[in-house]
Amino acid sequence: MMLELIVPSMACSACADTITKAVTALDPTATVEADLKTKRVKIETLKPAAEVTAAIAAAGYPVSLRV
Ligand SMILES: [Cu+2]
Repeated sequence: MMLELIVPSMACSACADTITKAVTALDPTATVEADLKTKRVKIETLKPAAEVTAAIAAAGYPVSLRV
């Protein structure tokens, strides 16, 4: 399943790394594509969206919107 999220507090590549690690800790097969300019994060994962957004929020980056 492809998720597209908006993470407003993602400011630099270190943030993107943290988010990527949070997602891959939940689902090692996930692919994460973060766009710092638009604050969008595209995630291809088999995990439910609620689990993925919870993992990102737990890493310190609240998800404002699921597109
Ligand atoms: Cu950062």
